[in-house]
Amino acid sequence: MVSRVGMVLEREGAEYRVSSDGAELRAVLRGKVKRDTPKVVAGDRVDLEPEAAGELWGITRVHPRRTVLERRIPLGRGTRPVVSNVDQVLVVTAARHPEPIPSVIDRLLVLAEANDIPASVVINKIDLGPNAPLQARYEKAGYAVHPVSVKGGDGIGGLRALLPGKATVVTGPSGAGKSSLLNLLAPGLELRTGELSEKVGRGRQTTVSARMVPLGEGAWLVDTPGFSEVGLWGLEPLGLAQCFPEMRPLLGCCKYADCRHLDEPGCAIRQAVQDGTIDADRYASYRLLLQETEAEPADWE
Ligand SMILES: Nc1nc2c(ncn2[C@@H]2O[C@H](COP(=O)(O)OP(=O)(O)OP(=O)(O)O)[C@@H](O)[C@H]2O)c(=O)[nH]1
Ligand SMILES: [Mg+2]
Ligand SMILES: [Zn+2]
Repeated sequence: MVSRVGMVLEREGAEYRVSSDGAELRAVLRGKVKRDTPKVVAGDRVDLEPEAAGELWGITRVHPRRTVLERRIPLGRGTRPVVSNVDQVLVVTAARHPEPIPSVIDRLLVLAEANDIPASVVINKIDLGPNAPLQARYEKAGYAVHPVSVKGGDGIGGLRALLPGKATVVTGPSGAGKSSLLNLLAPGLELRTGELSEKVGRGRQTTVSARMVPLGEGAWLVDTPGFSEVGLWGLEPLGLAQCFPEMRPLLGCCKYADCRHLDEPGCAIRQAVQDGTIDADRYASYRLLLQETEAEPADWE
């Protein structure tokens, strides 16, 4: 007997906040679901049954996940889900203040691509002046770019138009204006802004918990504080070029099938960089991230 269906908003220890028919319920895992790994995460659609006693509900089944944002665990131990059924990722950067670091943005875009989640770039703080080179960099790579000012309101209407009916992850480097943007899009959220967030050492254990924030009418913002800490290790090095949209059409054109596009002869990617069809700086990011996929932090978990 399935009493109702819901969507997991957030995990709180052994309990889950679940949205169901406009109500918010508290639930615990029951039966087979309890023994299963991977465990239930925010964004999961679940079947619920009333518990025999008290106000808790039991989660008896997880529906198949449309998409899942995973973090990878080194030493071939696989992946752990962070949030499921995400429809898109917005990578937010400032036009300036702080000065954008393209390799950081590239890394976040690769994470989205590696999880098969469509991504676009938001360039915030254009009230401080445009950043045409940054915009051109990502448009040339094939991304939709949205120049906005959370402060002045420019471009925000266009951003809102991307949200209906979707679950959207907002991510980006510190100081870009993510919390300011989330507060604007989801009034009542009241995230703190303007402070330097705690830097988390790459090798340290990071809790990556996600939360679904309702925007109404089937739109959700996904708050994943740890998304930018999600590691690339374990991403198949040969699959990295697949995560650069501008490289995808050329894959298979290199002389060697297992070309890593570094110094191999007859490399179509390096040729495209020389010809200027692929941005040299994006290619530099590719080389940097390739190293990251091949290195594994020793003391992670
Ligand atoms: N000039 C200008 N400043 C902005 C804009 N949006 C945000 N800011 C300011 O930029 C600073 C950082 O904004 P936050 O929203 O805290 O940035 P964040 O991306 O959440 O940063 P972390 O939480 O550290 O990751 C704050 O002082 C904001 O007031 C904007 O559109 N224009
Ligand atoms: Mg913030
Ligand atoms: Zn190649």
